[in-house]
Amino acid sequence: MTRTTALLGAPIETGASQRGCIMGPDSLRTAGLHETLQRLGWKVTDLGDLTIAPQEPMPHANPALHHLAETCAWIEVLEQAAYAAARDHDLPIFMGGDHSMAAGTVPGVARHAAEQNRPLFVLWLDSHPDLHTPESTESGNLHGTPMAYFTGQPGCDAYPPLAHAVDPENICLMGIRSVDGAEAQKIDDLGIDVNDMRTIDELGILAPLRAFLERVKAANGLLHVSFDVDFLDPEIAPAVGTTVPGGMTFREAHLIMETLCDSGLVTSLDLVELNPFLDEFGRTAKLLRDLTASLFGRRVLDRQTKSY
Ligand code: 6HN
Ligand code: MN
Ligand code: MN
Ligand code: MN
Repeated sequence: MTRTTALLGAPIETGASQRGCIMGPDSLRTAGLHETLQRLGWKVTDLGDLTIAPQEPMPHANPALHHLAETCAWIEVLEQAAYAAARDHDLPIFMGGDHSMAAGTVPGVARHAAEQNRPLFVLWLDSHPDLHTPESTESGNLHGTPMAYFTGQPGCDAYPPLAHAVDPENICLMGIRSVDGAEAQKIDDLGIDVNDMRTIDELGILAPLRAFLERVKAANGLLHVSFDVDFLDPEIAPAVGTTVPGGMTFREAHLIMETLCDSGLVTSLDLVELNPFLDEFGRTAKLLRDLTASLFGRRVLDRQTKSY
């Protein structure tokens, strides 16, 4: 049976420190994401871009915060749209937009999972854990907060009430290499499964990824993948405002996406933090398109992993 995907644009950039992510969805369209997935046999529906109404500033005790009202409005719009997209399609793609959008997409797919009485798992591919709260963030950039919100941490009262929190035990972080003090404390408290770059250097990406996928499968879970461009090494993916050296290589990233494809477990995807203003002739957008293609079934040769 033909599998279905939807492209949903979330041109949000107010969660980041610099502008440009507003162009992310159109850059992915220009790179031919729609046509690429169609050629792989998927039924693709472009749902267009979401918008929010203009907002009045919302006061907050943390003086560093900016664009709180916009972020709250995006969370509400995205929760509803992501819920509907996950309900109506096999594997919707939420095209960002900065990572604050995951504070809307993840609760939206969590509602869909709850309706099916299935647990939601989240694979977080990022150099950052994004575990700040609006209270703890020092930069004031709210793209550093979605994981604290959707796991139901205290300190997020400024955000809309959360109906379906994700269990921290169902989350796997990969690629982590930039963690602030308040975030490190929360990682300890919550017991989240973190694969930082040292873990990956020691074990490779396959062993931790396969162990996580086994857990998703055993629990009959839905699996949301949140892909932050800064997960990748800046050498291959320059178009992001928060580059951190020592990131995922081209081959590691493709292997992750191919392994996810083989598992058949992924039910929704965020592509976030693409800032086309910082790109080099569309290079990063094309890489994201190709990584998505690997997740959606592109193969060099049609075979399973060899064993010796
Ligand atoms: N992202 N931890 C830093 C901050 O400003 O709070 C970086 C956040 C990055 C967020 O990449 O999605
Ligand atoms: Mn679904
Ligand atoms: Mn992030
Ligand atoms: Mn990041």
